[in-house]
Amino acid sequence: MELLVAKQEKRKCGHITLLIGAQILLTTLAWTQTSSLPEPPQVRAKNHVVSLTLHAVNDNGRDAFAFNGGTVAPAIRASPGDVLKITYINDLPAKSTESCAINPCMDMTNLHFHGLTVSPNAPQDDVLGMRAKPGEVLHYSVAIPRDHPPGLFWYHTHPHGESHRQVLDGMSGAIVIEGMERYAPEVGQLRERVLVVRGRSIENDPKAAELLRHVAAPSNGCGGEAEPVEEIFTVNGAVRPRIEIAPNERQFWRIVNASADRYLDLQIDGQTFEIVALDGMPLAYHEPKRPTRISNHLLLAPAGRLEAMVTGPPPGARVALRTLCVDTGPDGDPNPGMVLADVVQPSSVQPSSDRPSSDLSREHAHVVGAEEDSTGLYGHLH
Ligand SMILES: [Cu+2]
Repeated sequence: MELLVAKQEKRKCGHITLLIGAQILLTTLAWTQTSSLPEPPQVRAKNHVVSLTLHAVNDNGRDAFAFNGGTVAPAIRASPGDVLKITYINDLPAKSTESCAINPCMDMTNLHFHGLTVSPNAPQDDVLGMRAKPGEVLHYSVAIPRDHPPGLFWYHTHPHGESHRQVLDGMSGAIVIEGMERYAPEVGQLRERVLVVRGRSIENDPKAAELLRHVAAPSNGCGGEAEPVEEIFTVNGAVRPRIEIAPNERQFWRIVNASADRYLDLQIDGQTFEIVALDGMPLAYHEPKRPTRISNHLLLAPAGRLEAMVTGPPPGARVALRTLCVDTGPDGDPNPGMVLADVVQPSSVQPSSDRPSSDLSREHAHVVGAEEDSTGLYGHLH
């Protein structure tokens, strides 16, 4: 009997410790929790020409695209028959402080238009002959064929020996070829979101442990991988932003896996993807009678794209867009499950952008509470 009491006392104590721990965790988590999904600037065609100037820069130790005074890569929107005219200026420092597959990094750069059916010859999608050293400029003129399928594509740098580092740093952006509504009419009526999912190295980040906790990722891989987790995912450059969607609202999400080398196994808790296109190819292109396919999760390899209609979860549901664990085996890179974004009701329905900190506490009490039942913190966010 005494033993039982002691046990209960101990449990109570543990509970209090846990609560205090929760408070500390909450304080450290609050810093990124408030960001809503950033929307990159969009560049559209004028008279069938999409014209823009991009700079390669080093921004606080990370290589980045600079555009219009910011360091957010624009989403390029074009229609079949348009021409992309891009002036690409290499403003990277002559001496890199980063580490590359082939060291030292030369800070060469160029552009690749991933997935577009365009010419591989200069001044189009030529990643072998077109390269700019620091201080040099490249002039791209990429003709999108008139019969090009609509869908999501992406651009990223592709200099030999340096592209992994540059892409991991975030040198990528979305390309949308318009016209998906010809294959799936409903998407023309829906709010569209372009989600560029990038990897972010946490190898030398002093906040690595905190970031892993924030995205609810384990510090080791989910399978037989030997190494610690070295990367998390960002969505449009943000760590675990909020994506707003009203209950039962339908939206059209266009998601690119712009990580340098990580898999996504995408899932929206309790919801399905109504897939419209994969890797820039509308499903109806080959099967007009079956324009969509429903799936509750989808494996998206590096560079892969998913375009799907999604439906807002019921009121009060605590839902995340997450990637599930992908076991890459003993020689593979750790590719654990983690939260990419919180899927929330719009602030007009449920104030979330100015959500008071007490609400935040409640939200994360769930995260911590899950640890208590020892079924694993990481898979149980709600
Ligand atoms: Cu590529």
